[in-house]
Formats: sequence, C-alpha cells, structure tokens
Amino acid sequence: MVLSTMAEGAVRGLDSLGNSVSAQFFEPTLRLGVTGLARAGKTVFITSLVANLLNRGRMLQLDAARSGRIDSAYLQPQPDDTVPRFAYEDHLAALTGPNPHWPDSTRAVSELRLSLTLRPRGVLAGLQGSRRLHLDIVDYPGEWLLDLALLDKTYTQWSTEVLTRLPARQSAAGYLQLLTSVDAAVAHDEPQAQALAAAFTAYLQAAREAGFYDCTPGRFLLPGDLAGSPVLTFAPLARDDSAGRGSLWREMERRFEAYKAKVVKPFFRDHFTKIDRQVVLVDALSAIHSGPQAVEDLRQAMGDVLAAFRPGRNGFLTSLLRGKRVEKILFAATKADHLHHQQHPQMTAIIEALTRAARDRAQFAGAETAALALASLRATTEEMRPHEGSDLPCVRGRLLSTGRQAAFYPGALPDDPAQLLAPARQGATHWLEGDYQAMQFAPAELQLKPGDGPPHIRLDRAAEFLIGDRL
Ligand SMILES: Nc1nc2c(ncn2[C@@H]2O[C@H](COP(=O)(O)OP(=O)(O)OP(=O)(O)O)[C@@H](O)[C@H]2O)c(=O)[nH]1
Ligand SMILES: [Mg+2]
Repeated sequence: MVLSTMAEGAVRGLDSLGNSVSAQFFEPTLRLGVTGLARAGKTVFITSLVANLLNRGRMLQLDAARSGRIDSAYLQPQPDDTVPRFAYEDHLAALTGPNPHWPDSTRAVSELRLSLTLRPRGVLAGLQGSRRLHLDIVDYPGEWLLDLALLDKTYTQWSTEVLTRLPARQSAAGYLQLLTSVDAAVAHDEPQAQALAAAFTAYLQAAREAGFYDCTPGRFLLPGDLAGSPVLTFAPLARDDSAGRGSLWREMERRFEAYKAKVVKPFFRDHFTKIDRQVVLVDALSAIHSGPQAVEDLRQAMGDVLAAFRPGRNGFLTSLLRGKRVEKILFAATKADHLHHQQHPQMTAIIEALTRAARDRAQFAGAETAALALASLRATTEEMRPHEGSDLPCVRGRLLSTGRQAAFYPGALPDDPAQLLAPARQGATHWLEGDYQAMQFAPAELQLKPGDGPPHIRLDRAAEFLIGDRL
C-alpha cells in the first residue's frame, strides 16, 4: 500500500516534471552573452558569428563545423517576447550588401535564437538520431554592468562619491555651477529636477567622451525608452539634514532608489543571471591609440565590469544566482584586422594583461576564461612594404574617411605588455616609445562563395571556446 502510493507519486512527479524537463533535456538551450563598452564591436561580432554559423566554410577551427557534425543551422523566434530581436538581417545587409558600411550603434538589450541540428558524437553515434541545440545570443551594453556597484550604495554615499570627483573634472563645471544655486531642502520642483538631471547627464556624456569610465548611472547615457522618466531624472546632491518630506533632496533620494529597484535589478534578474557563456569584447587598439590614460581607464573599467562575474561580493546578485554561474568567459580584443598578423601575439598579450586581474577573479569563482585577438569582419589585407631598408608589416583597406585604398602601418606593439600598462598605471600622459596610429577602414566589398560566411580572424576559435563543448 505504502509502496504503491509512493511509486505512483514518483511517477506522477516525473510526469508533471516531464513536460518542462523534456524540452530542456532534449532540446537544450545555451545562452551566450555578448558585451563590451560602447563601440567595442558587439553588433559586428554577433552578426558575423551568426552568418558564419549559418555558412560554415570559414569555421575550420570550430571542430563541430570542420568535422561536419553540424547538420544544419537556422534562425528561430527567440524565447523572450519582451526583448527586442537582434536586427541580424539589417546588420548583415549593411556589412555585406552593395556599398558595405558599418551598422548603426545599438543602445539596448537585444536577442537572437540560432538553432543547430547536430549529429551525435562518440560511441553511440550510430544508434542515436540527431539532436538540437538552441543558441540564444544576448547583446547588452557593458556599461550596464557598472551599475551593479550602485546596489550597495545609498543615495548619500553615491552623491558624496560623485561630488568628490567632480571638482577635478573640467567637464563637470556646468553641473557644479548649477548646484551653487540649488537648495536641496526646498520643496521638490519638477523643472528644477529636470534641469539638474540634464546638466548631470551632459557631464556624464562629456566625461565618457573624455575617456572616463566611472559614468554611472549607466542608463543615463543609454536611456532607450526610459528617456525622460522619473527613474532617470535625478542627480547627486550634497546631503542636507534639514531636508524634510517633499523636499528636492528626498525626491532625488527616492528616484535613486527607484533606479536601483526598477532599472538595475531587473536587468540583472532578467538578463544577466540567465547567461551560461559570456564574451567580453574590448577595443584595446583604440585605447592604445588614444594614449596611456585611456589604457589605464580601460583596465579599471574592465575590472569593474567584471566584478559582476564575481558575485560573492554582492549580496543581491548572489541570492539571484543561487549557485548558478557563468561557465566560460572569453575576453576578446576586437578589430585585429588593423594589425598585420605578425603583431597578433603582442595584441593577445596585451588583452591578457589588461584583463589579468579580472580573469584571475573569474577563475577563482569557477569560470573558465581565455583571451584572444580577433576580427569579426576582416576589412583589410596584409602586405609588407619597404621602408628605410627594411620591410614594414602593413594592412591595406578602404579608408572610411575618403573611400580610397591605403596601406597602413599602425606602429610596433611591444612584446612585453608591461611597457604599455606600467606607464599607463603610473599616470603617463603620452607614450615614450612608439607612436600608435588609428585608422578607420570601411568594410570591404565581398564576393562570398556559396557555403562561406564573411571573412574574419579567429572568430572560429572564439566559437570553439565558447560553445564547442556543447556541439
Ligand atoms: N576593421 C574592423 N572594424 C570593426 C570590426 N568590428 C567593429 N569594427 C568597428 O567598430 C565599430 C563599432 O562596432 P559595433 O559592432 O557597432 O560596436 P558595438 O559594441 O555594437 O557598439 P554600440 O552598439 O555603439 O555599443 C564599427 O562601426 C567599426 O568601425 C572588425 O572586425 N574590423
Ligand atoms: Mg551595437
């Protein structure tokens, strides 16, 4: 009697589990997060990755593609109805159509589902049918990860920190000037709150353009459909203990808390905690071209961005994750086609060094990490050009500014990344050795063979690291 009830219960339990689990079990999904600071190359990366998984002729370093284990790949409706779809077709048309051009900047979360049909592998290969894997790719701004630190702060703490930084920054002069006329204890007045928020946002924008990374709240710079709403209409004010109910200070404090609860937490809950694999794209070359301060800022920003992957530090995130973690994180220096391949090892060493601290921490938290230099869409060809008795390794492409073809030598990256990172850390204002030049190339006109995706550098290696073990 007891036995049979138990057995029945067990069967029923399995049954009800069955519906949800079987879909999970037989058609597993893998969520790949793609992030990086503004202009790091997220959109081009996703577009080219998907195009190269649909047409796998250039994916020889992806074992499942080379061995023919991927039977087919196709786009499907994504599972999340409220997240905008990644505009794959538009971006691909921009990059590979006639008169190719780079896609527009994208400033919010978007998602795309690519489904793969796979042949079984191993000893049972002959006995099993094919299986499916859904790859859900999520594009989100790296700036949003910086907001995690706000969760641990009160409005008073945040304001104090920001207001301490501002006097040293020229771009903050306008906001500080406005503050001198503000009495935080007076009754809240919406036009005044809006003026303060606008001036503070203008400062954040200028600070970001000047290369500073500590530009939280992140959504002030990328407001999307929250633009103009109260959660984005606040600014730091010095604490005023005389400010009572209904005062400007109290309302600002309330909105700061609302930003944390209604903007920051939902992003982590709905997007971040579901990610299985993560790629963090870094435009290290642009930072090197801009000089030591930009490199140091990038290094610090990477540390802060990646703090999110060490959730032990943040109680909110730890409780959300409940032991789940990102399994693999790839740090990729993008736009490697600006360099001749002779310089790629140096580029890889730099990205390794730039993300070392963050990687050590992630490894400590159990994620497997790797670093490499890649180009999602190769816009150049290589050539050696004679110069003062030796040959310089150059790249050639169509210049974005004039549309003309030009060969270009970006300068020699040092073998030891410390030669760049040490002066950056010590506050140098320009590079003593070497001079690094920036060049913007337009995407090349392509004539793709059937079965080939767009040309890239090491995108297949990136894919092997990120998803190869599940194919
Ligand atoms: N040469 C070259 N340039 C690239 C490559 N990937 C990106 N770029 C350049 O970097 C710019 C930014 O790339 P996106 O993919 O739009 O970057 P993003 O991170 O999505 O940028 P936001 O949406 O503004 O945050 C492009 O407009 C190109 O100029 C690449 O593989 N090769
Ligand atoms: Mg983008």
